[in-house]
Amino acid sequence: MSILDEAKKYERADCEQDRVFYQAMEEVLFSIAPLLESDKIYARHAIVDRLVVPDRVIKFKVTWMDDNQQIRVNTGYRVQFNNSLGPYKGGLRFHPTVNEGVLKFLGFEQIFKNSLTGLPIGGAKGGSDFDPKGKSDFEIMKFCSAFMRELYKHIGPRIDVPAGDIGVGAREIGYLFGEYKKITLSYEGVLTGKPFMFGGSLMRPEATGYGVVYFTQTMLDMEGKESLKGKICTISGAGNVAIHTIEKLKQIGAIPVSCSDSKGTIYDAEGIDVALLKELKNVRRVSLTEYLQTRPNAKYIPVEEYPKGGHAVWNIPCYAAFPCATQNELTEIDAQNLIHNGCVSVSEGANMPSTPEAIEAFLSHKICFAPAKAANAGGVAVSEFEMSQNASMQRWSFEKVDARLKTTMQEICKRVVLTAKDYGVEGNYVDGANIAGFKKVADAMIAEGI
Ligand code: NDP
Ligand code: 2IT
Repeated sequence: MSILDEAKKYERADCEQDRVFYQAMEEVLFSIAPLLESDKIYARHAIVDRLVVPDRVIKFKVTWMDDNQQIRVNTGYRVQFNNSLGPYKGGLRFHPTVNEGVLKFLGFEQIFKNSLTGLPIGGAKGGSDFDPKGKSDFEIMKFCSAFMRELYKHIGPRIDVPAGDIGVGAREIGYLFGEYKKITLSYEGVLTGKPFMFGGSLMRPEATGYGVVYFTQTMLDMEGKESLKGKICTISGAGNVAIHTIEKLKQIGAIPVSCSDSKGTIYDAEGIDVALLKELKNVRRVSLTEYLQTRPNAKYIPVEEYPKGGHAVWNIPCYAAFPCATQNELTEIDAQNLIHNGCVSVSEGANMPSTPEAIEAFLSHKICFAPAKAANAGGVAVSEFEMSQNASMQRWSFEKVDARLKTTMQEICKRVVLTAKDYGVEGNYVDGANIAGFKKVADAMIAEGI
């Protein structure tokens, strides 16, 4: 059976919810086709059939009471996808768009991302359709407690170690940890992204964004392109990943000029004010329109003012682009705009932010394209450093974590480049990442038996 038939087989089993999962799976299957052709061992061990089905999907009801004494019901999930390389590991997403299909896509991607880090972690993802927007601190706490009252049965420091993702940061991880500790009487590293005072790693909040920039620096260097210093960069999103990508870009002398949220885009030609952005998004939790109160020369472009199918942020001329918001946020139209405006490099901070058509456009125009599972692996890598610190009761310095993060991102980049070269697709970071990530997991699955 050709790889195309193989992919189609899974498409037939598809339903609307699974669309993003199928998208993620199709990309991996196409990338690994040369490996499957050249080495029949993977077919003999039915690796693809075994890898595209999660080990288990846990789905549960979360009942909690809001501040008006109204009982609310949400759905919680944990998709434990593959633990061939280590305990299940991956974030929790709280967002109204969360469903089983979204978490299967994220869990599937996480397997290969975690494999690429070279660290002993398997792939998982979880979350809920709970919408944290507009909720009081107390409501967030009650929801997190109720969520953990079910989740605790399925996780553990050697079993499955969740962390943050969209809508889940240090505050939520703190409440989840507090409930786990109460139920189990166990003070252990069962979650990562914890606040520093009770076992969190220094630099975990910064890790994903800083890692994306470290990866991009290495990629540009390996491709013989000019560095980011003094260059205009555009960034989408205004959450954890976007903020720390912007922060690191400023530290290295680049000029990050944009950020965005679900309502609109900020264009600040003088460079985004990171302290202000943190204040608006992490402390006051307000809309980006407020940015203009302090920075009146910046421009705010509401989403409804931009033509359908494209996004204002990708129409700003830049040297390097960093999509850091959510899946499929960068379309073919956006890719054409970036290419037309002279963009040289695109690095995915978010998970699968570029549509397949956008990726195709980047690759055919020889844009340096860093796919999410390689470029944003710094977050989960530092999560694993947090697991190591918790297990050994140690605390690493900021400098130590930063140095290890930088080395990890450089090594991932080199691994991806060499693998692409070995399989005759030099310069294609998508294929390089998918093949290198897959091979390690597949070899472990074979060695561990069925
Ligand atoms: P946050 O919740 O901190 O921020 C998410 C940002 O993306 C917000 O600005 C949000 O805007 C915006 N956003 C979310 N959904 C949409 C949407 N449907 N349309 C437009 N904008 C949207 O999340 P993170 O920064 O942690 O995560 C961002 C991305 O990075 C995700 O793809 C996540 O999976 C990925 N990632 C995160 C890691 C981490 O360590 N946190 C690690 C690796 C990847 P608004 O507030 O208006 O909704
Ligand atoms: O997508 C991701 O890699 C994350 N949300 C972080 C996962 C983790 O376990 O730190």
